Amino acid sequence: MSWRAAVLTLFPEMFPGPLGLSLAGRALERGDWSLQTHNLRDHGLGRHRAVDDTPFGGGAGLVMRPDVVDAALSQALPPGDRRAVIYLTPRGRRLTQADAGRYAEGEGVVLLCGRYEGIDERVLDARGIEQVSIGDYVLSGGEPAALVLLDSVVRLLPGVMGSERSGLEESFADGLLEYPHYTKPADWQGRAAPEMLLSGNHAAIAAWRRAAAEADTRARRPDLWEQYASRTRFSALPITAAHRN
Ligand code: 6GU
Repeated sequence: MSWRAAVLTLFPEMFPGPLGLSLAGRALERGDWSLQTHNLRDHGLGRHRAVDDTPFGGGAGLVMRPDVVDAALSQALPPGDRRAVIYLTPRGRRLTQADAGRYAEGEGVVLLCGRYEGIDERVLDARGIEQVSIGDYVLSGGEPAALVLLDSVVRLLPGVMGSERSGLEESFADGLLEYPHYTKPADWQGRAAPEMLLSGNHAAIAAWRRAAAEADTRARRPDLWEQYASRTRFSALPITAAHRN
């Protein structure tokens, strides 16, 4: 059984979208993964198929009703389905490369996309739904975030990335940004590619790339650098000192 994604959304037309093209699209056609959409509107109430209502306590916008979301989840999730259920929201914990790897190792994911101000918290609590954000900015709905999450996972599935990349030396795999890339021409508009990369000395090239990755991480992502540097400091200590406390 291949890796299975389900998406609950008011806009099923947004899927597979960009995931129907290129690497992910070819993998979808091969059956390396599957994507099923469920329209939340199908579970709406009354003549207008209402899925939302005004927030208790007042305030702007509308909130998606727990009974509607629960009915949609019951339909999308057969009993015994072991996939993670994930609500995409800027209130969630931030998605990381480690999360993508963990989701890729499972049987699939069920993604819940909200519009409006969000989803009634009670259905999220009752079903133990994970809340995940893709970054500190606000989107008008969870659908683009679901596409981002799926892209990050699908490329890690067995056979999907092919021979293109190992996945081991790219950004975040070891807590650093990736090193910068160069190709022909060796001199472009008076800008020379780093000489070391043309040397053919593989050990020296590896050392240059490591140093460049460290310098860029330090300059651009002090948060990642701090974690990386503290790990490095710690593991450099003698084992007896490292394990005291
Ligand atoms: Cl997961 N959803 C929405 N609506 N906005 C976001 C987000 C998710 N992550 C960052 N901004």
